[in-house]
Amino acid sequence: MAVKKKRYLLPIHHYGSGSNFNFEHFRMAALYALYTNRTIVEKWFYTHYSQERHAIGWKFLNETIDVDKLQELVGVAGIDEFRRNCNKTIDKVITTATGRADSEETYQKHVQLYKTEFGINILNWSHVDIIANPKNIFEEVSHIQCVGIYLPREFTLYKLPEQLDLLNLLDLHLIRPKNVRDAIDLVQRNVFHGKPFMALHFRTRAEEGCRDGMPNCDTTRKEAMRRSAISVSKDLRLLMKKRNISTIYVALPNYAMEYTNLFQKRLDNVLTRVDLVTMPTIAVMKDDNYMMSLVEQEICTRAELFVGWVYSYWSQMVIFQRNLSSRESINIKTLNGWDPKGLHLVKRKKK
Ligand SMILES: Nc1nc2c(ncn2[C@@H]2O[C@H](COP(=O)(O)OP(=O)(O)O)[C@@H](O)[C@H]2O)c(=O)[nH]1
Ligand SMILES: [Mg+2]
Repeated sequence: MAVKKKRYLLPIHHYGSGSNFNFEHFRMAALYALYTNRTIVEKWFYTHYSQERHAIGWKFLNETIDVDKLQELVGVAGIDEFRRNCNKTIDKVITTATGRADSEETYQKHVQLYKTEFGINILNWSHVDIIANPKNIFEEVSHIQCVGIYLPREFTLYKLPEQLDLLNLLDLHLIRPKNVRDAIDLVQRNVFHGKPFMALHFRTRAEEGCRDGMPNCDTTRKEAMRRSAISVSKDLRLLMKKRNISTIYVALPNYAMEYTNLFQKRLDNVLTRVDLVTMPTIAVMKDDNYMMSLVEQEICTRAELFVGWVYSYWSQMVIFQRNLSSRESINIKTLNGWDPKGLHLVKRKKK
């Protein structure tokens, strides 16, 4: 009996933003793999520039999500398998018309990256199919074994039939690795004592240029952010009282840990990652922010109420997971005390 050849979908994305941006790309690629009954090829994720210097590098898919869980829904292949079965080559690349002037240049950067880092040959820009309707194109390429999807997140523009149901199903299978989930089970038991808690993602960017004595520190903006944090504390206090929640977990980027003090002065029972690393299973991850970031996202996912950042892929990934169980999430900018004056918050391009 002839065995039907496995058909692959290789996600092509990397440049543009940090790892959560890339998780969103991967999520959409997995959606299309599911939709077209293809095997999704593993994506590696590069650590953010705020990562500790000694731990910079690629992170594998199984360090990021529970691959066994995803496999229950859709076939997942490692890069090695893909290289072997596809002769290190992509036969077709599809993408959407993003309208961005740098598309070709950015694309060629990806071609180079996939060649040098993964040993995969991707077609040049002139051979890429820019599509208007994903449903048709996927039908047209259904006989092609090795297909690449460039900037899959852009496909959010299109609505597949039953897209919401499929995404829901997919998100149920895109969960954190078991070691992270187990560690947070312990945190809930031993640190939160099983009680409900609130969580805040304070993804300030104002201090990004101030870390390690960098020269482009915008002190006016930094001060404005501090003032905003102070006035938002009043809203958080009120929220905690209204919801009868006595503990708040604050997730902060590496370079913004100084906000711990600001919140602790104004709110009761403020916990941060410092309170987690007393647990041995988390202590082993403490100097690897890629892992700590996953740990903190898992905590925020499980909070009774989540206050997310104005524009952040990190917060967005948490919200995708929270939506599965209809847990309430609000945006920090909706709090009365949030004062955007002087913060220069750049709005993300609408996709
Ligand atoms: N541990 C930890 N890391 C964070 C937090 N916020 C941001 N980061 C780090 O900064 C990166 C932010 O980049 P990205 O993933 O693109 O999300 P975005 O910039 O918030 O949209 C994350 O991948 C983390 O490495 C946080 O609250 N806790
Ligand atoms: Mg980013």
